[in-house]
Amino acid sequence: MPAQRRLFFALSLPPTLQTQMIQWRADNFPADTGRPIAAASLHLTLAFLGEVSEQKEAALRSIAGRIDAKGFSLQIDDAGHWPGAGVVWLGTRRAPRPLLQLADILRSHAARNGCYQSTLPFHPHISLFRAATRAVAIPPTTPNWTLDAKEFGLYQSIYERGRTRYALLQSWPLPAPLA
Ligand code: 2AM
Repeated sequence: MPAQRRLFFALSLPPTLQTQMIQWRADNFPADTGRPIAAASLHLTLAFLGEVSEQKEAALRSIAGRIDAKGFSLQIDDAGHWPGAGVVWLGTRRAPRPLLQLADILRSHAARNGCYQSTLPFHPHISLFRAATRAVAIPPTTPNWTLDAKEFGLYQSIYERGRTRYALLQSWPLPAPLA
């Protein structure tokens, strides 16, 4: 059986923003809310690919390198809880069009390459807690952080010694739009 890796495309967050988010999480949620995601693992998924063969991975990397998308800014000004999925998340009230377009193109290429895509609409979010299945009080106000997306990456999800970590395999620039 050829090697398969669990992959996804995502936007990474600058370390300062990751630190601010985990501080906000610590200030606003009890420790038993769920399983907190480590600062360095906070990210915004664009397209989840699942278990991917080497051949498909190469095809998807090549496609990613040909995507002509521009950079954009995203306001992180929303938060919520999906009890079914057990996820507490940060997100945006107004997803910018270039973010939706980038996710859409990656998701459609993923589907065309046999990576199952959820039929749920894309809801851009940064998961803060997993396994949060009980009621969670979401703070009435969320800080308004700005995420300047200047690149997107292909990540591998690696489960080892009872923990999941994400390794960046490759990234592609999102150049600033022409003024
Ligand atoms: P989540 O944070 O909402 O769980 C790596 O697992 C990333 O891919 C996570 O950000 C996860 O989103 C996302 N993802 C989307 N669909 C997934 C699926 N079916 N299984 C695992 N992760 C998925």
